[in-house]
Amino acid sequence: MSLFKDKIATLLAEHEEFLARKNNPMKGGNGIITRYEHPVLTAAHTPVFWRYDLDEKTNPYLMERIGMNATMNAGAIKWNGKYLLMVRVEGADRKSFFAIAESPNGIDNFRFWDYPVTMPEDVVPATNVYDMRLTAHEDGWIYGIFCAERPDDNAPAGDLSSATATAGIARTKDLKNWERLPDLKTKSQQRNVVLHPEFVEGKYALYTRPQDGFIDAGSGGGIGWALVEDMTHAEVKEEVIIDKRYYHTIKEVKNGEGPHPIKTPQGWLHLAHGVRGCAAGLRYVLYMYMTDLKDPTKLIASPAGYFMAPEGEERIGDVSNVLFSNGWIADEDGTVFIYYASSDTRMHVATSTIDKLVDYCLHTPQDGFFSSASVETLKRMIEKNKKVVISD
Ligand code: M1P
Repeated sequence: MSLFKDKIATLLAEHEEFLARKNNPMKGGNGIITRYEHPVLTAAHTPVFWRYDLDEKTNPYLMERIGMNATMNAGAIKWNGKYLLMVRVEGADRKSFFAIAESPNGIDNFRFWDYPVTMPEDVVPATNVYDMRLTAHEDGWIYGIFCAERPDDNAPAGDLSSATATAGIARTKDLKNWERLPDLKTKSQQRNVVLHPEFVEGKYALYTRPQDGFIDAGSGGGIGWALVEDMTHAEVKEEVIIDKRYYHTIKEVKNGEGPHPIKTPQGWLHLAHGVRGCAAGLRYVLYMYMTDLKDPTKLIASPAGYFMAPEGEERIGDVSNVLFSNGWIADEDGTVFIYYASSDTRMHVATSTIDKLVDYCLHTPQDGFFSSASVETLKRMIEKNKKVVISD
């Protein structure tokens, strides 16, 4: 074998060993979720044949020709018995694109499909696309709603940073061939738009996140809800806020729906992200809430504080101090695979069950919005535990 072929063989063998690495559950935890030893996807998981030109004539030094920077903010779906992530892959050129990675067990052995998703651009082309939420809707289509980012035409001359966020919409039957639908029409900019899986009052229902600017949620108020007649010409005419932001909470600056909620006998189970500001910048954490089965606009449980926050190496990355989730899979046996990205850099999984997550939502104390209320909540727990210990 030539030296060049030898180098390729080594590269492929090392990559295969890395992809096949077992991912063990971490010990300890808080009784609600289990974290795992390794991220499920990193930039290094992208195929060797995406990054390297494997032809000795055109790449005699066997250099990486197309750099990959991050794998993050993935939508998720179970498909033909496999756990699929619709990953936001970010290249070294800063552009994000979608690519599917598949695992046999949802925990490890994630492998990218050979080709990234070709998203039709038969709308006003977007400079950047990211953070797709997948919804297998009861109408028979799988919808992907994502952020379509374009330069702001109203920005002053020389401002090359101002952008606009719009909800791009596409649908598929096989996750390979996508039909692009017109972008969501709304009064404000939108990111984190998610399609509810069922019709409500005979209409499509969307979770929205109205925002004043590209970054600033401003007067947006929180996570919104809107009914839409037709996904092929989706327009938000009326929007109500179903999960508000509050001063001095983990979602004071902004929040956003994660994946579409899971239907449980006790209500719709939601995962979302909340953002607050601090001297180190914005801190993104995950939180949960529940809404009524019959009236999904009615909040029925709102546990205080965060459900998951960055820990250890999760704290560090391209945008540090961020956890973000837009994908989870509820298995037939009640296991829930929560896919989350840390610091806009890599993807992880945490597992729980529907029963545990519902219990967490229904029995975690609500936010009292004052230090004094937090102290009273804590005292009630201490008193209760003292009685339990005494009566034992
Ligand atoms: O950098 C953290 C996150 O910032 C944005 O979140 P939001 O939509 O709440 O403003 C998004 O750009 C998201 O992709 C990113 O992870």
